[in-house]
Amino acid sequence: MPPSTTNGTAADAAEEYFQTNPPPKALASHQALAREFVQYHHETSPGRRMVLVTSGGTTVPLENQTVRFIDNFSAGTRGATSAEYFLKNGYAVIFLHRQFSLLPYSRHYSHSTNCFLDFMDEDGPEGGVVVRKEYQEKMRRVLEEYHYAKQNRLLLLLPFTTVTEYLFELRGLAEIMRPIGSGALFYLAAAVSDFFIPRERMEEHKIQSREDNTGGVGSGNSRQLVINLDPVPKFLNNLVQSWAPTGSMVVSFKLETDPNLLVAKAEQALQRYQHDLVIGNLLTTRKWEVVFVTRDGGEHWIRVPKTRRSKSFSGIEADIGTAERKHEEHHVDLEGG
Ligand code: PAZ
Repeated sequence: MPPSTTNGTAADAAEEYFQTNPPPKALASHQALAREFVQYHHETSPGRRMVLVTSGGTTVPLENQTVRFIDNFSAGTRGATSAEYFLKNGYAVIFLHRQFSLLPYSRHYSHSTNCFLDFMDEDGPEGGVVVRKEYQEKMRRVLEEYHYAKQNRLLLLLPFTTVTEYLFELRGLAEIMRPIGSGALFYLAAAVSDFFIPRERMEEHKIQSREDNTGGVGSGNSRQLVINLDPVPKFLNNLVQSWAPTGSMVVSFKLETDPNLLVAKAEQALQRYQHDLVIGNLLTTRKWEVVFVTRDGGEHWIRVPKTRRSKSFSGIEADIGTAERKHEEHHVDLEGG
């Protein structure tokens, strides 16, 4: 069967995707949590802005009972760090993230790099465990912000794993955010797979290595595994044109490895989907350099100075936050908000 994008419009292809792939099991409970979250903030602080931050990579399962899957590099640093800046600036944050990727606040003390155990000592009063002296100040700051977000119910964490789960969740959450209207922001930092295996071609069980992998995922008559992937429909158009609240702002990210492509691809995305802003970054420099590409043809680079690069664990997200706020104020002016 030819890829569905060749029949009809991209919007049709996205709708067909939802009809032919099963929704995630957690969708209904996530939507209930999000509905409650939106309602709570809408009623208790009507002017509060709300952002849906997407973060981390999506998987592409090779089998329905999944043993193997295709993944990508994203650790969720951009999304988790940006979420902290949004919270600091008074937003309520729905954090749609890849399960087990980095989370706001706890990202400072993970289980691998910055292992939390290295911040502790076992010689506290009465043999208690304490945070080592040199880390106390920073940990107190992180804890204060974490507790503030928790106590004020400002952060809703919702996990996904596969690309299909991600797309269903994005659509469902955007629709639930409708009451927020122009106070809603979509900040799409997740690294979403461009390819997937359609449900009808996916193997049910673990792909065997000693048999012919005919049909389904693999093909060929040797022990090779040949994987045939279809393009994931472009959903940004659906988000901008129909899922997201009218007047809301949509910021997408564009990742490239070839510097010669980055700005052109970002401009192309803006032209195609008519959203507000594309933040471009390159794989190797993404922690200290991004480019804002705007609909009026603007190209604005933000760079962390070399002197701050090695020391700065929070990286460039504070600068993105400041520039993004300026852009958003401009957007609100244009929308007459
Ligand atoms: O998660 P991370 O901090 O390692 O990486 C962030 C990123 C590069 C995934 C993000 O900035 C981004 O560009 N997301 C969109 C990727 C894409 O083009 O689909």
